[in-house]
Amino acid sequence: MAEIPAPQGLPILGNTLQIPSHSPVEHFIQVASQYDEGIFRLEVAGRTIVLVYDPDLVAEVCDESRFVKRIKPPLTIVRDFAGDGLFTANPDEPAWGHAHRILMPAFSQRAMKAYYGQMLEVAEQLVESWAARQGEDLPVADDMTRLTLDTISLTGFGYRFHSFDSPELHPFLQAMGGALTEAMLRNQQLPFVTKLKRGREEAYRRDIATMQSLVDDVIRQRRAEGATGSKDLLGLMLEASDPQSGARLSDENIRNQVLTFLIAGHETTSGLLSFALYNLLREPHTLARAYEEVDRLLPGDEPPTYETIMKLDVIARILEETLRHWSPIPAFNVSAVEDTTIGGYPIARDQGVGVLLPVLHRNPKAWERPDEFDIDRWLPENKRSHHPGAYKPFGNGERACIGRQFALTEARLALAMILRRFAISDPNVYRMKIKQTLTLKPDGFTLRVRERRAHE
Ligand code: MNH
Repeated sequence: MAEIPAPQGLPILGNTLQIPSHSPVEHFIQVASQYDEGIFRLEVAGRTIVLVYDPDLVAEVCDESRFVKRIKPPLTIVRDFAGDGLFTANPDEPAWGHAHRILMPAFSQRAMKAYYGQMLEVAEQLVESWAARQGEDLPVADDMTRLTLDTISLTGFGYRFHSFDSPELHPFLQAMGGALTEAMLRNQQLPFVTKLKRGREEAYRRDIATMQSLVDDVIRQRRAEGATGSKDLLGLMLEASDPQSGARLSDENIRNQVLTFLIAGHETTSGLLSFALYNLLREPHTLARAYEEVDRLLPGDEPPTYETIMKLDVIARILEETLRHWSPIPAFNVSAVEDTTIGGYPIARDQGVGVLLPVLHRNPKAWERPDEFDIDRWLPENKRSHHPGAYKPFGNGERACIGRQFALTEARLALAMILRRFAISDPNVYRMKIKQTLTLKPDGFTLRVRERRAHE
């Protein structure tokens, strides 16, 4: 049987020391460029990591009868604070099915329409805040984070962060950034090294406590209002039961879900919007098409309706292509149910396999001119010919992203509101520099705006 290609490592340490601690994904991308096989193996911190980026191999590991999501590092570390929330639950934990079925209605298209007014309210805060700062260098990723954090907390929990009222990011975000970065670092540390770093352990525990006290505040505020019959995420978790088993979520599980949604519900959408703006600034032709679309569908100053936002086509394709070109989540992991092979390479039972999205999404086997940002790949007639394993920005199958429609609705609205009001420019000529805190964002990216039409 063929051996999975692997770069030479050291005895015992394997490839651990080769991985730069703050940019592991960039290293994986570089290793991938050396192996046309679309698969490689590393020995890291005493574990075997297998990464795949060939669309045929990805299609195989997306077969849910052969591979399932199991919580392995780095998610075992994220589980320190997200517990048995949806994202970090194992497939055999009943809480996953309970919460999944209770919360599914909160992510239907109908639910998006119900959230729309609140999404709009926060998007208006973003454009007002930018209108007041014309000509300044705007910190894109920070402001997209303000937008997406305030949106998930308001629509999901009726909780206001008031992020646009403050020049500093909320302490919750500092704590979250610290904890996610620590999870990423620990993923590449031998356990004894983690144990030696006492100071980091204390900072990590403090960050987790900061996040949990915010979660307790969110829940306390809702409980103080009594049973509201609200169908938002928190309302369903507190009052609904699983239609299949009748089970209710435990208080502990609800805390884990609230924290999970506060993190998963904003971090990646913020990255998506930041990368989308970056791409538009580099592609004036596509930017012109986007301006044309918002001028045609959203003329005047009236707040756009949900129906109008759902009609956006150029903007929708900008988002799809951005998720290909710069996927905010660099990888997701599945584990083999039994001893098996993929493409002739042996995979042992329970071996984890990571799908390396930045490389998959630019694999020439699946994409023509892979480095080009081309939104016409997403025209219906072109979409049909995409390889079924070539595009996985939201993960796979049952464990794929529950918040996909939420993210896309929110992102369409935000981009439309920005482009209808402002001409965007990048006089500093930003050069892409990725910041990784498990997810990816453009580091230090700023842009400037000026109003396109006279506003009173
Ligand atoms: Mn989201 C799972 C990507 C926005 C809530 N999300 C996943 C996975 C990917 C993903 C990939 C699968 C991870 C894995 O297999 O381990 N998510 C995204 C991207 C965006 C996104 C690229 C935005 C763009 N996610 C959102 C939003 C929410 C959300 C918005 C909530 C409102 N995501 C989740 C949850 C899960 C998840 C919850 C875990 C679902 C499960 O396993 O049941």
